[in-house]
Amino acid sequence: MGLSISKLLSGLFGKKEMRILMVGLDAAGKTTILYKLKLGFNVETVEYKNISFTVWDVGGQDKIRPLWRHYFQNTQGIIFVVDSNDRERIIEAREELQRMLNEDELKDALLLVFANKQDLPNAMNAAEITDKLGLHSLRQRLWYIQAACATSGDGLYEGLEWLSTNLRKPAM
Ligand code: G3D
Repeated sequence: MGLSISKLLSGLFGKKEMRILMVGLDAAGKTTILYKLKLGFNVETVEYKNISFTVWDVGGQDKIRPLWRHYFQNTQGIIFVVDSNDRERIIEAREELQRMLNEDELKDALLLVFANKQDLPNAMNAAEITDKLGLHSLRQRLWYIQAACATSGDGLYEGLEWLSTNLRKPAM
């Protein structure tokens, strides 16, 4: 389609300052998503125009966990990336997600889940990921799940579009 996601991103998010966290277990596909968005990725925070994406692995890093809080302030959106093919770690992913959502400073942040790696034949679909992550039991949280394939880019734009549309709405 020759569609430039970067251009769309700036169109979608406009001129407003945005702070978005992209998190997930290691190997979920976060780096691939950033490259697909042509943002590159060699530092933990990527600035793209007015949008700052902060990316890190969650899980098994209890020592540095307190440092994360620094990034939580003023975060409007959380992108949680899941390897839909990794059945062994989906419970761990759920625990890490719930742990983040419990952070007071993230209480107003929107949650976009990328059910990534949908191209793999044994991948759990978005409904199954929704169930395994317990998304339906979230209270006071605007969330959305998008099936995605970071390697082809499928679903990335749709997810970001949801985020931008809902970020523009005034907080309730
Ligand atoms: P991370 O940044 O969350 O740790 P990466 O994850 O982006 O480094 O991705 C981990 C591995 O998963 C990479 O493979 C990457 O190519 C692969 N991957 C990411 N997204 C998809 C996807 O949608 N489908 C498939 N099939 N693979 C994906 P390598 O082999 O480089 O480790």
